[in-house]
Amino acid sequence: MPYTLPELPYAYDALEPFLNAETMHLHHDKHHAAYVNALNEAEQKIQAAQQAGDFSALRALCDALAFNYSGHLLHSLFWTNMKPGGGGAPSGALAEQIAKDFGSFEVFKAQFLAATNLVQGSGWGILAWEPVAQKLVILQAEKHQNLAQWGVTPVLVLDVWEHAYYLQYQNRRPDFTAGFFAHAVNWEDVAQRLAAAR
Ligand code: MN3
Repeated sequence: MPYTLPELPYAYDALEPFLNAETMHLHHDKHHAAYVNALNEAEQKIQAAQQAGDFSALRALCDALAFNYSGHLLHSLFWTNMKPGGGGAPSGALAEQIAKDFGSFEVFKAQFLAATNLVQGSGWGILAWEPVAQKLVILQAEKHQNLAQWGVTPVLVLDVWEHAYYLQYQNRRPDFTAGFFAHAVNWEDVAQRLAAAR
């Protein structure tokens, strides 16, 4: 199996009260695991198609690769983008890049929250390094893979599928996303990801 479910980098209850252990168990152990399993299954089916010389199912298999790979990647990032006692504001080179590309941290935060809160249905808010113009961009992902730009590297991601927050926040998505910034963002991890992407 080329893809494996990563362990959470903290205890399941470490982010309480922002995110409770029940939400984290379901989200990591069930939802993220399902993407990993489906991704491996799609790859096995493609290998079987190669051996059989029958690519008639490739439309659905390519869809499965895009959806489940993107889900696996984004969740793996999401766990490490959070830490107990996180939040606040970034410093150093990350803070400078945000100021350069958005004017200020306040503008960046307002735009990131708006993009994330306005995701239609299931998706993500994403801050990514865009290598062509060498800048940070804020994107939405619908499902896991739609509305992406090719070649960008996500550095901060926020899951707003209902499974990410509904047990605690019900329909109050903006309370969940505000709590993410107030209590959970691991800015050191985001800064390391930006440095590596550059
Ligand atoms: Mn999720």
